Amino acid sequence: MKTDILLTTPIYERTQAVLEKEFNCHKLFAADDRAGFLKAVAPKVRGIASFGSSVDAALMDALPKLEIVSNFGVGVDSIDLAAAKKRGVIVTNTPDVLNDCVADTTLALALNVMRRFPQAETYLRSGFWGARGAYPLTTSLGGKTMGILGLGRIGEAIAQRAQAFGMKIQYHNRNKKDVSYVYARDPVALARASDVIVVVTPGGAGTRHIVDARVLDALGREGYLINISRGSTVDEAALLRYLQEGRIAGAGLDVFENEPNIDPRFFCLDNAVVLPHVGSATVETRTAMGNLQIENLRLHFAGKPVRTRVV
Ligand code: 8YV
Repeated sequence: MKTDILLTTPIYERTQAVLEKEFNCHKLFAADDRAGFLKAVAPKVRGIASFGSSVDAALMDALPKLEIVSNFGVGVDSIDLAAAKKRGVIVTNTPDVLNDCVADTTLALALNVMRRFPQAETYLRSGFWGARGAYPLTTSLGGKTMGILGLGRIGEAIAQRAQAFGMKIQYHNRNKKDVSYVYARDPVALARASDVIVVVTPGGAGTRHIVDARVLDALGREGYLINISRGSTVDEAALLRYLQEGRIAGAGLDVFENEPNIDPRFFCLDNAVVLPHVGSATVETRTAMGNLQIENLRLHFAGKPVRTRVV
């Protein structure tokens, strides 16, 4: 007999196809009457497969048989971990398999915002090269300092790449780590010491607006901000003001406060490179993330310990 699980949103199609083969999947996202749907499936649902969507205490309360929430993604800021812990519900995520991909995206953002490659391509496509001459000079990465805010496993993969580009590394974490990179005591000190800061912290209440006007001031007119973490980590109103007024040099952003309907002021900024949350979005990485999400569900329902437990 197949186990009943709830899908809160559509998942990567290859992953969802496997889930639908192995489990009785109830699609909450397709239900017109959410409360009625939950009431009908509540007696059987033992697991949730989520994809960055909200899993709050009310949803857990509506599912008294719930044993596990298996998230597709490393970030679990959309899941109420305290509520899960209180109810004895296991939460899993998909760490490590996306480190390289997200680190690649980070360096691409740094290259694009500092070297202005997207703008240079638009220049060429507009016919300006022949008409106006060479594209204006830009800024090198080599020799600059990259400040990593949140040096975890993804941060390490970013640091390795940045060093290969000739950059120096500093970092800030709540606790100093046993690494050779220079430690900055707080985000302001990190920004002051860096030409580029990269936000890699987890999202959630603890890191909300960790990059605020004070950090942007410390970064300064020549400094660049890269955010591949969560939109919530940056005070977006302040960031927009600083970009519009040229009080920082530029920003490379993969995440926003209100995804996917981001603040339209970002569309008109020439000093921002903006991506639609594609940090881990390759076939290879998404397949690996999906496989880990599935494996955690399989293991749990086979009575075995899961592989990547968060709580
Ligand atoms: C996913 C991510 O795109 O892993 C994460 O936390 O941000 C991305 O890899 C995201 O989980 C989808 O919501």
